[in-house]
Amino acid sequence: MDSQHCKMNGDPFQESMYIEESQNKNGVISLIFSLKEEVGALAKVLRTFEEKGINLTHIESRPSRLNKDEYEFFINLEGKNIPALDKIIKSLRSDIGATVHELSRTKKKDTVPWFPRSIQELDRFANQILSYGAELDADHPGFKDPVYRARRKEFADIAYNYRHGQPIPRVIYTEEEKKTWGTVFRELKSLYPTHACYEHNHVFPLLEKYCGYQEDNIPQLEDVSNFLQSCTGFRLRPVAGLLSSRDFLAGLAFRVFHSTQYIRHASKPMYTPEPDICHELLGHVPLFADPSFAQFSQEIGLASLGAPDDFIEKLATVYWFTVEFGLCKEGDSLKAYGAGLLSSFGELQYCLSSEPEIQPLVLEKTCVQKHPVTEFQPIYYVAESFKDAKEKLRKFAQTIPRPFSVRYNPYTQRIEVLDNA
Ligand code: HBI
Ligand code: NLE
Ligand code: FE
Repeated sequence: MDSQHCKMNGDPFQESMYIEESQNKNGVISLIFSLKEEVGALAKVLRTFEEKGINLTHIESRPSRLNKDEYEFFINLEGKNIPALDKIIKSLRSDIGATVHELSRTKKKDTVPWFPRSIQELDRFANQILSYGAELDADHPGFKDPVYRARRKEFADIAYNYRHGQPIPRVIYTEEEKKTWGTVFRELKSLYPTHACYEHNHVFPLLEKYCGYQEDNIPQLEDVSNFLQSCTGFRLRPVAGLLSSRDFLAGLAFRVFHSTQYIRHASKPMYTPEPDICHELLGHVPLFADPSFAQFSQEIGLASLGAPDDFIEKLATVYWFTVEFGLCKEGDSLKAYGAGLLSSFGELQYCLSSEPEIQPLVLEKTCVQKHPVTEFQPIYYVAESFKDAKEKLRKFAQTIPRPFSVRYNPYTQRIEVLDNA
């Protein structure tokens, strides 16, 4: 881009078109659903919208003409959190047996999806999570464990109430939780010297020295976040559950990593499909302390801002096969740098065995690779180095159909938008 032809929109007093558009471009969505006449049926449905932070702007009811014992409800809602809405519609249909008709989604084409422009705006994601705290799927190992579910809710509430700039609340972990951590820590630590990449092994002793990484202690997010800030400016913020790919990647643009604080269920220490504190602290944190890796991660985040949905999906897949499940070359051997590998002593052994397929990292191919999310990966991609991965990512990011480019100003902690028009 020619610098003489771009207009700087970084001035906080000059609200750019992208922010203004976001106030009204999200569109109104209209739905009709029907419910069997029953005390509390509507309240139950409304609660699900409330829990996902979706604002209803209009509601009307009428007796159903088709089914005498049913009522139909017509609602308008703000179409801001589409992934959560899709989930609600699905659960209305399957769990409540409601008939749902989507009348319209008036989302305008060719507008730029909203994205945070300042680090404080990440607070908006707190109520946009895809599943909250104690809501576990039926196949989760903690599904039938009321104590575990209650605990998950406590963690979710901490994250839900967290605001940028506050210290991350410290947690007193139970003996059982510490025991789970101890098992994971001990097993992984014995594998790292042979299986983890150089950068991970370089940082790990510093975490033991400065952040309380020990077999009998679960480190506190606040201490780890401060340590990371002193290394690369990366920081942690607690998150109540899974974020959409768009929101999760946007955090990385600000060098903010959304981190869970709960621990996996005691019955399955070797592997869990969900992120948990073991995954964040043992898998992600050591690499965010490495300058080159930190920059690579931030650039995935920057590439995601305001990108169209199909591109977000590709970036999320790139993230998956690098940050989450990446292998890298070290001389003649392969090592793991992906956090999902470095936090699972089952998969860490498996990924360097002869079982899985290994391919060189070619983003155009990697970005469309289908992959399972609840079992070991059948295929891994190998990066030459973080520098090489970053250069590939920059080229890839240039293919985003975006009428502007972005850069992060670390002094103001704001995204500056360079208009290409
Ligand atoms: N949300 N809280 C949270 N943690 C993650 O690790 C995470 C997420 N949302 C999406 C995601 N990871 C990735 O799988 C990609 O979609 C970016
Ligand atoms: N499978 C990983 C583990 O057991 O630690 C977590 C992966 C989260 C994406
Ligand atoms: Fe992860």
